[in-house]
Amino acid sequence: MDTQMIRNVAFISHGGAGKTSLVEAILFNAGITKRIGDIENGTSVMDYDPVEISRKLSINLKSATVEWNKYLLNIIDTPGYANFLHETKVALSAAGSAVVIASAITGIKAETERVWEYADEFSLARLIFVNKMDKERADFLHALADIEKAFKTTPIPLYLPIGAEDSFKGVVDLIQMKALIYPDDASANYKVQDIPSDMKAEAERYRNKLVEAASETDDALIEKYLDSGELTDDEIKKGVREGTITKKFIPVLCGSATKNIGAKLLLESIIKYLPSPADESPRPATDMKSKNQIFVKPTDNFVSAYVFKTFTDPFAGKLTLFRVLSGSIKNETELLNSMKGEKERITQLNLMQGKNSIKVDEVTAGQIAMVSKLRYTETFDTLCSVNNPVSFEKIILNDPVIAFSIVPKSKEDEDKVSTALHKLLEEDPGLHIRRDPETSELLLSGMGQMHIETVVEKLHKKFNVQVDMKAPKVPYRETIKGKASGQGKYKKQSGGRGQYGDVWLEITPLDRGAGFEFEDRIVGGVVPRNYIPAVEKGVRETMLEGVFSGYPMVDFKIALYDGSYHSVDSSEMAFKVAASMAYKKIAMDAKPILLEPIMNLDVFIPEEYVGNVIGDLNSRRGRILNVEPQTSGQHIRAQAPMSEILTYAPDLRSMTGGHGMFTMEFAYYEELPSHLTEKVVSARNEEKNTG
Ligand SMILES: Nc1nc2c(ncn2[C@@H]2O[C@H](COP(=O)(O)OP(=O)(O)OP(=O)(O)O)[C@@H](O)[C@H]2O)c(=O)[nH]1
Ligand SMILES: [Mg+2]
Repeated sequence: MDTQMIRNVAFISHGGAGKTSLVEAILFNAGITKRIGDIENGTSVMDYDPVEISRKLSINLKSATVEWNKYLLNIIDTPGYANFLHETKVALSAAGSAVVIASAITGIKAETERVWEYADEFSLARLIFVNKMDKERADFLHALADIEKAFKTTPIPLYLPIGAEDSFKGVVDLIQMKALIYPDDASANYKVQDIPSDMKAEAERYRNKLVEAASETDDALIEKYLDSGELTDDEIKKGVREGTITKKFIPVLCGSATKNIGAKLLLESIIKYLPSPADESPRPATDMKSKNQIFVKPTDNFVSAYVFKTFTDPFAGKLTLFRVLSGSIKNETELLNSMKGEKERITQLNLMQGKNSIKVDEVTAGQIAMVSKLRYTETFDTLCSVNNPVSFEKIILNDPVIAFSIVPKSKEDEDKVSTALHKLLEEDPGLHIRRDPETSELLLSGMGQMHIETVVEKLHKKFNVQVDMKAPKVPYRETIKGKASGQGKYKKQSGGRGQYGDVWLEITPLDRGAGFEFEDRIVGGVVPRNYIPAVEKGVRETMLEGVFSGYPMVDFKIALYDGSYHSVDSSEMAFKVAASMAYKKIAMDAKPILLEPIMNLDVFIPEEYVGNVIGDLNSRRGRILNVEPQTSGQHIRAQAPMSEILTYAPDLRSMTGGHGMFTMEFAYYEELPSHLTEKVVSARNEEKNTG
């Protein structure tokens, strides 16, 4: 496959703008499907996962390989809802360009801005498609203004819509200067007609903008344009391609995915204007032999491929999706996984088309392909020639923002949950799982409540494992505010050998975050050297369950300053017990208090919700640090106690009609206000008694 004939493009936007529907329309236009897959009735070939079907949204990235006029397009469909944007970032790391879908009704939402920033991170050229022109309240010029405001770029329409809402029936092609009028049957067999007279002036105006923008990409074109005021169609196309690839401007198309208006024009524009892998900058990698940084080009003579997605199917096993960056891969060849240091045999290569795939014998530089049953390979690994090991950088994803405790419904579910979860973790790099050593809860963390909910649903629908999700327990800590000292003496005289340990300890508070310190102040051997580690161990073991609340104690120092021993009866065990006794007594005397985790919050919301969101944060004992205008909307930086924002995601969603998003991370521990302490302590005691 000639690299110049390949396009790898990710479709990105906020949730529900119509990315998947557009891919479905393109698959239909390219003759791959017989009917346009429909999200609403679950016939989408892209959103095929049972949970995607039930929720009517995309969760996993998926690729669709489309052949069109000898060109090979790999469209990567991505999720748009805030909880799944890590997946979209991964998709962009593999793509060579992006189509940003704007909505003719809502324009650009916060999530679209976020994914736009991701596209910036990977320096991707892009086109914008204004979708849903057929829907009530569709307004192309409004969307155009929104694009300009949000992205601080002058959008250059290539087409103008003819009509809107119910009367949307086609587009004006601003290069040909013709009207393309579509039939009602979604066949996309448009008729080329003259531009309606009431649109002529507007079409002229936008054409001039287009020709001017195209001319500015090249000195010869500028000169010609200044002289004659015109360019040929081919010169305009050349200028648009140049301007798009160099990101001087962003061309805009419009249409309706569900009515199949404009989708084929989008397909053609992707080919005409977006870069091929040969146009992309070489990709940084590490040469594993020399450890030097190198830049991989499609023309390099070794094989290298970037794995960007793993699908786990309970029946079909594991499917690995990758992009070939250089060289070519044939069936039955052996490659090296340079990250794992393991060889993998490529048995059968496939081109993915949503839920379907096409078997192929070979894939070459620039292509996206899929292979099954790799043994060691995980998402973000590099596959390469055995004798030329290279590795591509892993991309950095945000840390999960929320954790839920996963509780199996039955014993049988408990046996299966861990295996099933690990499979889903392989599929989704935004998920983390751990067992809390304190509470022994199985904690699943992700990018939001909805993210975790979809995992619970996948466990049920795909792996037949039923679990409940519960808000995790807040990891409170105990510490002391005062100083105290006292004795612990453990003495036992029974038949044979007795037990004797005697220590005097002093407890003092330390700074927040200091943890625990132990000081040995024994002089003259009143506690023999060899028993001192046992004294420290006695405290360390006991502090895991604080005396006051049962939560681990932190940020304090214990000094051992006196004691006594018995030459026969003393033992490490006896000193450990004595230390534990002393510690329990003095900790209670040293004004124990509780600490609660405080989280840093970054909330992104449209202007009109700022008052409500700040008011709500205040009522959650939050502190607003800063409110900063964004390209669209506001960015609130705040801090709030973890206990108050365990269910922030759905609350923010309902406060902002779905327009808000946030990220959150642990900041520090702070004293829990005394009026809340009693409640936390008694809840903890109850838990211990029942559990
Ligand atoms: N009227 C109209 N509805 C559309 C159009 N495009 C998509 N829809 C509908 O909008 C809804 C969302 O479409 P999707 O294609 O799932 O949107 P998406 O961008 O893939 O959404 P996510 O995958 O969740 O990010 C579905 O009900 C579609 O049928 C359009 O052009 N016109
Ligand atoms: Mg989708």
